[in-house]
Amino acid sequence: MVGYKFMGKAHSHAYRDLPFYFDCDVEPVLQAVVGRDEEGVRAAAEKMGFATYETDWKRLIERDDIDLIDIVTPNNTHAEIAIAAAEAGKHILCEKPLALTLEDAQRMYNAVKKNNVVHMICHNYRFAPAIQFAKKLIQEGRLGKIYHMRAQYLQDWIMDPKFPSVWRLKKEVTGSGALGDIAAHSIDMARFLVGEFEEVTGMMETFIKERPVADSSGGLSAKSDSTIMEEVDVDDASAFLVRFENGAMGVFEATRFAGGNRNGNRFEINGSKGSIRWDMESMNNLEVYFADDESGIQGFRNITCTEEQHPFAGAYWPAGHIIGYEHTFINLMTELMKGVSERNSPSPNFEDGIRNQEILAAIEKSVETRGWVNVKQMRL
Ligand code: 4PW
Repeated sequence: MVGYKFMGKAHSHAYRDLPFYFDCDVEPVLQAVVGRDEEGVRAAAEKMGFATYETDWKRLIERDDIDLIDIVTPNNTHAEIAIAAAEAGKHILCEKPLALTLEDAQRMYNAVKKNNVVHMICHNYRFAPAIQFAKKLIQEGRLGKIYHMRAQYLQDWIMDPKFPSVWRLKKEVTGSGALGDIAAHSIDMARFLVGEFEEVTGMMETFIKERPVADSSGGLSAKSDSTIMEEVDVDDASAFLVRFENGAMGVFEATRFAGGNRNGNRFEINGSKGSIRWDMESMNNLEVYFADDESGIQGFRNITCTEEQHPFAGAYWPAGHIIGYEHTFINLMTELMKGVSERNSPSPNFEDGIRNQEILAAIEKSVETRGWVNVKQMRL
């Protein structure tokens, strides 16, 4: 694994717990973790249970005891590491968004295809059992023809103007702000549940134009005493409209300025026969409405997705004993292990990463041109 902070913790925990709940033909072995700061990476290796550590990711590429490389570093490093890993025949799991630009994402995809390695991108939220169950309902036609998806990804961790200029706020490191960091998850959810995007039109805003320089690269709870200010060159908030290829309409909002919403990743989908609603902060629940319910008792019902019929849920606890955020990563990595043993790349993979990146690029172009942008025209 390259990197060991927030996502490093989520990923290594998932690899460790996966064999406890799931029987896979291949099992993850935490062989080496990489970080530039030797003291930090040594401590991380010990805490997370890696056998060894390295201070240069290139060493991982050279080592023949490494079969899979997991990239949990900031976005500007994904392309170089993934391409080198693919060239060395290593399977890859990469954090989202795939790259800073569509061009880099395409180079990464070309490399994994050429070298025939298994690849996935870490859109973990679609692995909540409630989401997998929602997909099943939609595929079975239980919602009928889909008309609407309205999705919001609402956070508030940078509302304080004194919050420092951490890496997630620097274009050259992260690519974009709320758009690539959190709208990318809603885009993945929409592609998974509703279908491909045809065209988009969007708007982006940066409310706080400069911030104190960060003491370190910084996480979601960083602090800084610096009085030196730095320009913020990514979006604090983005919103966009979508026309899906199947005719559905989408209304999307992603912001880090929705006070009181810590990780409000939620959506509603309406079809001709029914509707569903989901909110990450109560991720086990799927609200479902069926139009053919008897009149008088119609309305949204709340299904707690912990039964055996709910994908992945049966592997954990008896019905009603809920699971949490970290389990979406375990579920995703179970698919990754299956992919490695069967030599295929489960979705979401680098192809999904490119489709996602095309949509992100189309939204940015529409903001620039103040109009609608056809997503396929972005394809390289
Ligand atoms: O991927 C996202 C992160 O970059 C996460 O799902 C949530 O928002 C938590 O941290 C950020």
